[in-house]
Amino acid sequence: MRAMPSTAPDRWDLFCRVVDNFGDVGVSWRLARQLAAEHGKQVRLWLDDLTVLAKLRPEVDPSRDVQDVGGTEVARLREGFTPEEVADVVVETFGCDPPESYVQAMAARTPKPRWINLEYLSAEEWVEGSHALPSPNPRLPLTKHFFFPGFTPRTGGLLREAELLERRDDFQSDPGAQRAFWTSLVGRAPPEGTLKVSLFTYAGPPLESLARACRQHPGGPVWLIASEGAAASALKAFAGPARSGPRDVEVFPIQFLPQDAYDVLLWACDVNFVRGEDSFVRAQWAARPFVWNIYPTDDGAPWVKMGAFLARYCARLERAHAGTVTSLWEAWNRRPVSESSPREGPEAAEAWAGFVARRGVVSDHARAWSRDLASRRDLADELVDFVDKVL
Ligand code: TRH
Repeated sequence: MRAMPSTAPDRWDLFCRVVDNFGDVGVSWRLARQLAAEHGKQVRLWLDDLTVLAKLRPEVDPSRDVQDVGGTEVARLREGFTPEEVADVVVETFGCDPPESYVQAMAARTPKPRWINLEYLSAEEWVEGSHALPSPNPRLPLTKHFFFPGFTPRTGGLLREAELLERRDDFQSDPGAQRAFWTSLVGRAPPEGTLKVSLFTYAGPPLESLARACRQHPGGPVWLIASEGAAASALKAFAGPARSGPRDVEVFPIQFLPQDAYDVLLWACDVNFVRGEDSFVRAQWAARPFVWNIYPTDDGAPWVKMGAFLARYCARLERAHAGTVTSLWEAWNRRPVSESSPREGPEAAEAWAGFVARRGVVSDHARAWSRDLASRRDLADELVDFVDKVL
């Protein structure tokens, strides 16, 4: 634990409203827990849908309005609630706007609380210019500051708990721990040389094509670990051992895991298909090759976000290897070849073959990328400093 301040710990209120899926809560919970556990802050996470947090943290009781979860207070966010007191630091995640009654109380507080808007993660260039910018409130004597996660020193960095990478390295260098993990997850450990692939996706990607493609490539067995939801339902037909090609492919539909156990799954697999924001970052900390399924929107924004990240991620990869990574990502997200013709399955199978053939190089790159990211301070550290020193 970092040096504890002498005075009473700062009180932080974090606000999170669930738009859809798990990421908003996944990110908010991680930040709340880290501020409490590693920075000694008194943290309260206000959440409008506790059932989502209970999926990630089974110890959470969604029926309770206020509860302590591992040293972090979790409170149900209701409209029009009258806050007993306003925190020293207020963080709204992803522009979720604290309730008006709370904002009014912030304006009436002396000294004014520091107000942060934790933004969505993007690798796009403009993020550096927007990070830490102030936004005076048009109605009230309050100023909000934008805090952008990111991949470069001129951003707020990425969430990374202390000892996360140490725990990862311990697990990845301990065959016994890995066998125990697999046995607890699917009842047995994978045979030597098995290619273990995790799948956490939205409904779009060519999952069946991937499963079929796995059967075609000569080599050892393939285990496809399909997370509850789109991946598991799409591969239901493939579930169980199947041998209709040179390669044994086994599909394991799995339950939604507690958040920390999901990290271990990413560490245990050889290739991880992830999505959204939080699993995207966790896959990078797992230091294994990964494929990103971007949250689909019709405005083409996903391609810009993916392109911006790939430009950074592949910058130090030889052109041929960068091409392999890019082809698989674009095929997986069915990036249209042209407006009228979206990419179809065959491309994914081909791109997967190229990716697997270059797995050695791509794995080394994933480890180097993770090491590079880890050389920077983590987001919670940057945020506490920003609040203490800048504001
Ligand atoms: O669930 P997501 O699709 O969430 C996304 C992001 O929030 C994105 O920013 C937002 O635009 C979009 O929703 C609307 O994917 P993400 O971000 O990877 O969050 C998933 C969380 O679920 C993450 O914290 C990991 C966790 N998880 C588990 O705890 N157990 C599991 O078994 C799995 C598969 C995931």
